[in-house]
Amino acid sequence: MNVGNASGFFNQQLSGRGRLSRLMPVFFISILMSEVSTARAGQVYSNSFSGPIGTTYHEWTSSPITYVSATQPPRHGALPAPEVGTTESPNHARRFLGEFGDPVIGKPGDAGWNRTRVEQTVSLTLHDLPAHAALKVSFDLLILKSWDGNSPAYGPDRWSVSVAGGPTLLATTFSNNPKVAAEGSHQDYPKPQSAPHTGAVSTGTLDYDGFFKDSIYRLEFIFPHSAKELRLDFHGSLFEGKGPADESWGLADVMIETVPLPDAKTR
Ligand SMILES: [Ca+2]
Ligand SMILES: [Ca+2]
Repeated sequence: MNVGNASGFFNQQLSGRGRLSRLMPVFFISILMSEVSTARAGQVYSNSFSGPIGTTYHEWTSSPITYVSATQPPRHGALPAPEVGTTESPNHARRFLGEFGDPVIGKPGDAGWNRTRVEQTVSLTLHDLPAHAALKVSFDLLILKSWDGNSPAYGPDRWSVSVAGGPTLLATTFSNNPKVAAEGSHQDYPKPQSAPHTGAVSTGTLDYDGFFKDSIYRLEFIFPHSAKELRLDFHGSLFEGKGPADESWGLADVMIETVPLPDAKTR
């Protein structure tokens, strides 16, 4: 059993069940047995982030946030690495890890206001994985508010996920900006110059913004991997710097499974 899994998954689950166990011990046991029976073979990590808002997990960390403005000369700097914890959508429909990607840099009237690239990497680190030849990672990516895709004026707004010391699984742009004719806000997922929201499993279900809305992508990757330690780097590179009320991202329902090598491929 993976150490990161044990503390991340089961602590998170038990924190919610502790209340249940005091109230309904029989019900608690039945839930536990049900989840044991439905756990997938090969699963080494799973987190639904459904615990109390603000819950943190030792296996999830953030880089410092760096920024560079598009002014000449560019203004640049870094903010300390923020704590990575859970939050909830405005309509309470979804709890997830976030929001990431776009702290407020400067204020209206500053040089570089609205023209600043902001970078943040959120990492999942697991130790003591069982013997394996390949891994499958699956998760929901939440693209929130006014992401601009390939817009020359307000983007590009980029997102990627990579294996430390290994392959980049996805490097693309996302857009919630429907003004494609005026602002060139296509996205490169799932293929170059796609319409905003293409491939999303849902759009506008979280009540973040009436115009730009929000979109959720269910992503899954299989890659060769045999080391006992895994670090996945989820990276946002957003252009604007107006703060999380403008554009941000989050992660939900993250699962890691061991899979046979013959099935391994990067897609
Ligand atoms: Ca925007
Ligand atoms: Ca942008």
